[in-house]
Amino acid sequence: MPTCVKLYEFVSSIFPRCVQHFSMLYNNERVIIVMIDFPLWLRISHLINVIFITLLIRSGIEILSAHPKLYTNDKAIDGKEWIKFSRKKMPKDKLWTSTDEETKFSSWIALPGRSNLGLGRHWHFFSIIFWIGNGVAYYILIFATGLWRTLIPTSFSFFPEAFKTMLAMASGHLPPPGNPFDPAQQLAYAGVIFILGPLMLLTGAAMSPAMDARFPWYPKIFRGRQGARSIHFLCLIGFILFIIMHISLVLLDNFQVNMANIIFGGGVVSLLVATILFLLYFIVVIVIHVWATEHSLRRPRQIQVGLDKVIAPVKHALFGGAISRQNFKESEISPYFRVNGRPPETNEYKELAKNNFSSWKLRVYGLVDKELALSLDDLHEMKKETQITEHSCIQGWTAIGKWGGVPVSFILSLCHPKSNAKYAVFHSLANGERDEYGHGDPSREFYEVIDLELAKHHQTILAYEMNGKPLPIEHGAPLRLRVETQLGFKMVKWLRSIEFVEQYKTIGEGLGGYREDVQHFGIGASI
Ligand SMILES: Nc1nc2c(c(=O)[nH]1)N[C@H]1C(S)=C(S)[C@@H](COP(=O)(O)O)O[C@H]1N2
Ligand SMILES: [Mo]
Repeated sequence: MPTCVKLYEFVSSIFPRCVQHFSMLYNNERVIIVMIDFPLWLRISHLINVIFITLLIRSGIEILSAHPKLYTNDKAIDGKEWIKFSRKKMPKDKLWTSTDEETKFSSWIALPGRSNLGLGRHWHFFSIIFWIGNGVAYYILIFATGLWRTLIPTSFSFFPEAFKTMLAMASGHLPPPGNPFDPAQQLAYAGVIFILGPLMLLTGAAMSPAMDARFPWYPKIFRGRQGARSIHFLCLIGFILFIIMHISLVLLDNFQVNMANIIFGGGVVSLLVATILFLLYFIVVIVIHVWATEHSLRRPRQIQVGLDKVIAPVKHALFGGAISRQNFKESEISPYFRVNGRPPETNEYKELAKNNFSSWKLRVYGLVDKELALSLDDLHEMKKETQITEHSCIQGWTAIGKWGGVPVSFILSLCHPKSNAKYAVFHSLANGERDEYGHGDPSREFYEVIDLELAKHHQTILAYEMNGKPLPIEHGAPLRLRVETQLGFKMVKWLRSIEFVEQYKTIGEGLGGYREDVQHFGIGASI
């Protein structure tokens, strides 16, 4: 007996009311008739889905605001985007950075709104965990109960029928009353559940720098991280259109029956009751959204730390062990590499830059057997690693560059971290900066922490060269960090020193870096 039939029999013995299906002869053909009472699990799963998909949509829009441009390839050149959600134009004659490209969306459409990438991402990743969990349970149950027959076309006549229904709908005729599974709707449901949803997940994963570094072939399926971003966006539009259509049909086609189905699993209710039920359903969802938005804007740290308790372990389990295997071709190097973070304007830095950093030294200290002070010449004489890799900024842009410098592992072999040293702290000569929306703190030093495991990866390097030339000022001269499985913000530019510590709770605000402390970015920059 096929497994699905066994499963079906098993589940219908537990939930006998779930689905009734029987077969009969119709025009000499055996057809299967499925009758449903919307079971309780389906109604609960539907509500959970509504909650998380709406959180995902709003937080996704927030993420888009950090780089409101979409491209068809990973060169991600300003002006070559196929769509743009901001009127800003970047100046031709002076240095602009990707922070200048950010826009802000209202809290009515974005979660939390007002240009808050860090928290938008927290909500997005928090929601995705529950959305996937709910989705998996849903898949298992629809197959176990036989409900899938209401969603997946089982005969060829289905497609012309769906087309007929769509034509009828287009000319203003509603589908036959009482059947939420006429071919056209069935096709839409199947498309959303089996194509759009999974495609969202696959393109979402293709935006993870750790995933792309470990499996460089993977994002190529979608024409790179930017292609994946664009498809992810188009799926979002697909979801929004589906939701509009779905709600319209619920309202227009047998509203009373639909509400009874959605809430009680079957039957008919009065128009008044149906209206109240509909409002209640939406009030539950709206209350959650209002709470999430308000709380994020008022107590951002609480949301950041609270949601990270759930997100960080999942991220770590999925991507923590990834080791970069990137090795792009020279011909793939991006013609233009964006800048994020402006060079320090301090006298200290200007002095250093004036004589080509000949008086600059990288200090290595903390929990080490041997402290170091290394000049640029010292670094040039050490073991050199060259790599062509893709940079993924948290805001959304990408660029491929060739980096040359000393592996951090080589520095470790010189300074010998003590056995209790767990993290390396990279301190910058630069401070943070405030953007036009008031985010950022120019009074704090820019620093980022990585753990020693990551520091030992062979593509974790201290780069003094970019694209075969000395590292330019705006990209971090004299020295910057490259960690290829992480988002760009971890790669501290204008390095001052490396400190080895056992824990980082006492550094800055204690969250593991300037951008985590100040901009609420998440722990573990692997996605
Ligand atoms: N000191 C310092 N380092 C920094 C930043 C910064 O603002 N200050 N920005 C980070 C971010 S968010 C990114 S994406 C990369 C950008 O590197 P690039 O300017 O060479 O493109 O640098 C990282 N290193
Ligand atoms: Mo970034």
